Amino acid sequence: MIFPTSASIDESAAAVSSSVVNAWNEWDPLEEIVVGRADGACYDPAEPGYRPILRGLTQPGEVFPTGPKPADVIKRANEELDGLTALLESQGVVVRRPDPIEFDRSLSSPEFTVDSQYCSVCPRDVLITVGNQVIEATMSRRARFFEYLPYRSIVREYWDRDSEMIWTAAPKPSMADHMYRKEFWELDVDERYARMHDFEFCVTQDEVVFDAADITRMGRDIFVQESMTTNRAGIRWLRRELEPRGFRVHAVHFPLDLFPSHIDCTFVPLRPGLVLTNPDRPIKENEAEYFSDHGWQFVDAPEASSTNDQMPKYCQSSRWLSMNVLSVAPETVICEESEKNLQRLLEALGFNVLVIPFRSVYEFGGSLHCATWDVRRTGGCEDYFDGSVGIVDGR
Ligand code: ABU
Repeated sequence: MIFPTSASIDESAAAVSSSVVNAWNEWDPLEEIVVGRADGACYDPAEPGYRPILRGLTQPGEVFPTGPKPADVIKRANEELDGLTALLESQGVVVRRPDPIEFDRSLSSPEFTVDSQYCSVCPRDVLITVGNQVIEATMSRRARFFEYLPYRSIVREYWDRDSEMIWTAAPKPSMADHMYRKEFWELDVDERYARMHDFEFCVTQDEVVFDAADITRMGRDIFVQESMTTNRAGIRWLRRELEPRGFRVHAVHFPLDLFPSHIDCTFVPLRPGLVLTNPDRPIKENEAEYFSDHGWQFVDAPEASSTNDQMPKYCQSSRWLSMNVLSVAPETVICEESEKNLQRLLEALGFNVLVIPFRSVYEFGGSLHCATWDVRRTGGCEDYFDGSVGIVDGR
């Protein structure tokens, strides 16, 4: 197959071209994006769906902090988020920012209480644009239940301005105790390896659960990772929502990732026919075939600039934030400043690489892709997989 000349699917409802909300893949020329904000951020509270960890050297008895993050930590992250905003604007991209909310407020629902919420640094986890549709994810953690709120005024404005925009909020789960498998946190490494092909993590299958960052878009094909933050019911919901609109929704699995959460440090499409892959987390063999059968290539990300232990002490993400790049166009990618190996690889692959410091944002859960939500990219819906019937996830 020759990329990127595959035909648009003009016969499908998915071919609607919307004036304000329009993004069909991860690489088309970027026109408008939301960049997160660190104001009011709190440490991730422990809850049934989450156990925060400390990295690197710790003092005896040291525990993970709770409540609001210190002002200087927030200031440094905001400086980098503002730097990303300035870089994107210099590339002609319209940048929007979330509204501040009080994340230090506790939550109490009929089913749960949680002492504080989290932050609005990572819109990618909460929202996704699929063509002319914005989908608000269910979310998987109690502290993130209301994380759509900082973006609601922006979404509402898009809905007012664009009569073709579809605004969909996925069903909110109860986040009651039965939604979680508490025993997940107690398994030892051997047990995790023994069970890795079961793909059973800390959420049960009782309710529809997904974080938007477990989804990646490649035109008509949408790939969703089964993970700690997305269950099979969540993938079924996405399939039923999107397939009538002309999409193919595929479940994908990375068996060696024993704590999977969000696909964008594992499987990152860079342009038609090319995916940046994580050497520690290969995709399941039969799922890889869908790509190779259609002429796609995988290129492994090089070693990251730091080990997991060298990541910021309160960072809950792995060193593979290195590959959490943001595409501004099919030939232009933004990469974190210290990730020199990846920059070299991308340049060798023919990309124009823009570089920016972003490590102060890492402890808020993400890098450049996580900290953004692309709303509009030039271009329409293409079929990069030649009209295939797609992977059947078999689950
Ligand atoms: N939020 C993305 C984290 C993924 C990872 O730690 O690999």
